[in-house]
Amino acid sequence: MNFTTLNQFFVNSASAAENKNNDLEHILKDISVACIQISTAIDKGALNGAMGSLDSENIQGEVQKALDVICNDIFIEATQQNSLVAGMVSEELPEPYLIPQMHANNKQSTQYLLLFDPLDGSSNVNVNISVGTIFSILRCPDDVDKPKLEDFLQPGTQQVCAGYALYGSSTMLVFTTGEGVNGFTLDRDAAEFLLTHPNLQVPTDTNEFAINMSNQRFWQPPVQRYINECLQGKTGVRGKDFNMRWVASMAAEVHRILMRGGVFMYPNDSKSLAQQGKLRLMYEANPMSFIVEQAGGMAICNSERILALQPTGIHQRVSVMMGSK
Ligand code: P6P
Repeated sequence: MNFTTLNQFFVNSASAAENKNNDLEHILKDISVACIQISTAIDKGALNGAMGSLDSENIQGEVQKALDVICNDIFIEATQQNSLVAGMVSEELPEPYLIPQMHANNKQSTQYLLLFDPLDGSSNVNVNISVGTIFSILRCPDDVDKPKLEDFLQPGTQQVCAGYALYGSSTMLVFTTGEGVNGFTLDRDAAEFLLTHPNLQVPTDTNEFAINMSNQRFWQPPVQRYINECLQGKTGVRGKDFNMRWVASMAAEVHRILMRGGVFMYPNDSKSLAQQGKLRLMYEANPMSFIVEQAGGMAICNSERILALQPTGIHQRVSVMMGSK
């Protein structure tokens, strides 16, 4: 079969749209290179000796894996040289990363902000279960070439692009620029991402839910009721049986939902009320919400649309429920 390459996909989309955004495509190409490098690093598993933990913690208070830091550096190195990104936020860095002067943008083209989780679900690497990279692209405010923290605090509706790489049985890159969701599979021999899943749509109905059941006693009553109804299956008000999945990798959960429907839930619970949830708004919930909505699904934080939330911090956590409408 002849598949469309990522570069050809951009050329084809150009012929379709007048207001082609070369800059965004340039950044996406750099991201695709970073994801191939991360995929290669992970693929070696224990052979590359980077499976251990460092004696450092990230801003989230999570023990950093050597691979977390390696993948963070890969992502920054691959995306800072195009002089289109003015600053970055990473799960692995406490403060925003400003692009070094040598890569600074001399022309006055639109500048972008890049937010990412370089290795989401990294604790899965040691047990050979899927992990991902999640990214979000915002516009940098006009006339700002050294973005401050507040310049990143834009609602998810301001995203111009969002996507993830999934390092699973195959490596895939899935992204949206606001005109639908397209999935590409890595041909490792050619080092090319090929269009295998054009115009992904979330099935509107489903019989599958994803939640970490070990937190059940901490959930708020509406979540307790919802999951209990799913567990009652045919014998309860839902009148049908449900299936459950939990991979502990948001990219894998969202990808499964794009492919066959489902609901992914990480509600805030009494165990971590102070944090208002586990997942991070800026580089997990917002990019995944953009993708799920572009694919015809929904994404809410309690009863609010995630994309409409006004961020208060670059590492802010939120309650997340997303998937089939
Ligand atoms: P738990 C990975 O650490 C992550 O941020 C998401 O990718 C994943 O959905 C969730 O946390 C898993 O959390 O509490 O089940 O380990």
